[in-house]
Amino acid sequence: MRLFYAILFPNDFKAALAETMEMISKTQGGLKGNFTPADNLHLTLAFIGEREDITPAKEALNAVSFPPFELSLERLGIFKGSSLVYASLKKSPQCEKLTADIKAQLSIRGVDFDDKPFKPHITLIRKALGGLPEKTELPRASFMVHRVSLMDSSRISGRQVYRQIYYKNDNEE
Ligand code: 2AM
Repeated sequence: MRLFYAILFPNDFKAALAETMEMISKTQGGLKGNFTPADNLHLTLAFIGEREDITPAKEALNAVSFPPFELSLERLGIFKGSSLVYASLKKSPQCEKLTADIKAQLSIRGVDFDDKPFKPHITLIRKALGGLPEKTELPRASFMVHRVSLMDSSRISGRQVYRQIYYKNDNEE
């Protein structure tokens, strides 16, 4: 399985992002690319990749605990030298701590993961062609995080499918 940890979003938060993507695609001279389907929108905390035995990844999640915390949209961006349009999130020390704790628990168990610095972002458009229309702003949207999910990513009939295979709720020991 291709494993990663993510925060999944409530429907109204996904809808706010989907509206922004629709606006970008409809604006004259708008940007073309592979738009993320609303149901696939998520925030990746840590990426493990291909692994057969999922037990250590579940154990790592069992070993962390976190209080509920808020995530809020910040702004649109394009990673330098790439064609990926993302929505950034306002700085959240709790989210950073949760991510660091998960990575520490993976290291303890000898599970390799992508150790690039954590840049919290929500991928909206891949292979984007053309600039963002001027004045593209993100709506104000936020939600309380109560769960972190262990996900499996696969391609089914040419579509990216993300499946929650395990989770940990806030304040659970
Ligand atoms: P991305 O959206 O910026 O590509 C599943 O692939 C999720 O894991 C995606 O959200 C992806 O981020 C993220 N991810 C993080 N590091 C990755 C890596 N090294 N390879 C593939 N996906 C990665």
